[in-house]
Amino acid sequence: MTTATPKPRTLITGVDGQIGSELFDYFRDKDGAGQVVGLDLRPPRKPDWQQHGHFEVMDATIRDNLESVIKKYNIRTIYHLVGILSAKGELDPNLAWHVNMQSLKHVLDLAAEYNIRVFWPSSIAVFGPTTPRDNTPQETVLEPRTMYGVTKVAGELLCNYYFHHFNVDVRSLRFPGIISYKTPPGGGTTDYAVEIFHAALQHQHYTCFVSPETTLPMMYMDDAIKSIIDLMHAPAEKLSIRTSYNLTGISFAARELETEIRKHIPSFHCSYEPDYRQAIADTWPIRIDDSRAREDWGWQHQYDLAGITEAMLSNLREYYEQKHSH
Ligand code: VAH
Repeated sequence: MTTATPKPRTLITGVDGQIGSELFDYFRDKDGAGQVVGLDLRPPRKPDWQQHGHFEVMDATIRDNLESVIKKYNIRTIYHLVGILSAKGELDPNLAWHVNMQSLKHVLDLAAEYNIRVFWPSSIAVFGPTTPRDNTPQETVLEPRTMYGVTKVAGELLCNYYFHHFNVDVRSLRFPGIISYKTPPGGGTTDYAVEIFHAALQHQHYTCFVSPETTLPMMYMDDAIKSIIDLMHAPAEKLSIRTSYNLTGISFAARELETEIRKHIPSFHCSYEPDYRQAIADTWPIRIDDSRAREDWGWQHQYDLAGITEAMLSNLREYYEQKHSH
C-alpha cells in the first residue's frame, strides 16, 4: 500500500524565538496545527505546541537534521528564524557566525534541492558607521561593526546568489527593533524597548542600557508578521530586491518611549546607564528609507509609538494579572 504524500507543510526554524514563536502561532491558527512544523534547539516553552502539532527538537546547523524534517513532513516553505542576535553575538562571535551562517547555508542548499520557498530575516544591523544614518537608503554602504551584522550582510549575499544561480525563491526583510510581549527579550540591542514595558508594570522604574537620546528604528510585532506574510504573498515579478528589503515602522529616542509610557503610568521613570550595547546602537541608523518595499509590494506599517505603547501595556497587564492570579 503506498502511503499518501502529506499535504505540503510549512517549517518554522528558531520557533522558540521572538519572531519564530509568533509565526508558529499565526500558521497554527491559519492552517491548523497539523500543517506547520516548529523546530528549535530546546523543547517548546508552550507545552501545547508539542501536545497538539509537530515540533522537532534539533540543531539546525546540521544538514541531515533539516533534510530529515523536510522529507518527513513534505516541507514546501521554510521561515528560517534561527539566529544569535547582536548583543549576544558580541559575547561569542564564533558561535554567532557558526549558527547564523551554517544553518542558512543548509536551508538554501536544501531549498535548491527540494524546490522550497524561503523567508529569512536580515536586520538594520547590516548598516555600520560609514552608512548614512538618517533615512538610510536601500542601496548603500554595508560595513557593520558587529558579528551579527556581518552574518546578516553575508546572509543577504547568499540569498541573492541562490536566487540568481539556483532560482531559489528566497525573500528577506531588514528588520528594525521589534517590540512584542509574547516572548522574553532574546539578546538584542533593541531589547531595552521590550524590557522597559515589563519594568514599568512591575516596578514603575527601568534602568535603560542606552542613553536617553538614542534613536533607533522600531516596529510592533503585528506589523512585522504582516510584513513577512505580505512579502511572501507578493508576485515574484514585483520584487526588485533579492538581498533584503529595508523595512521600518517608526523611529524614537529612548526618552520619547519613557515619556509615552508615563502617559499611562504617571509614576514611571527611567534611569540611564549605557553599557556595551550603546556602542552597537551608535553604529545603526536613526531612520530607514523603506520606500522600495512600499513601492514594490505595498508595505505599510500600522502601529505608531502611541499604538505600540497602548498594545504592549494592555497585553502585558493581562499577562501579569493572569500570572499573579495562579
Ligand atoms: C537586535 N533585535 O537587537 C535585533 C535586531 C535591529 C535589531 O536585529 O539584535
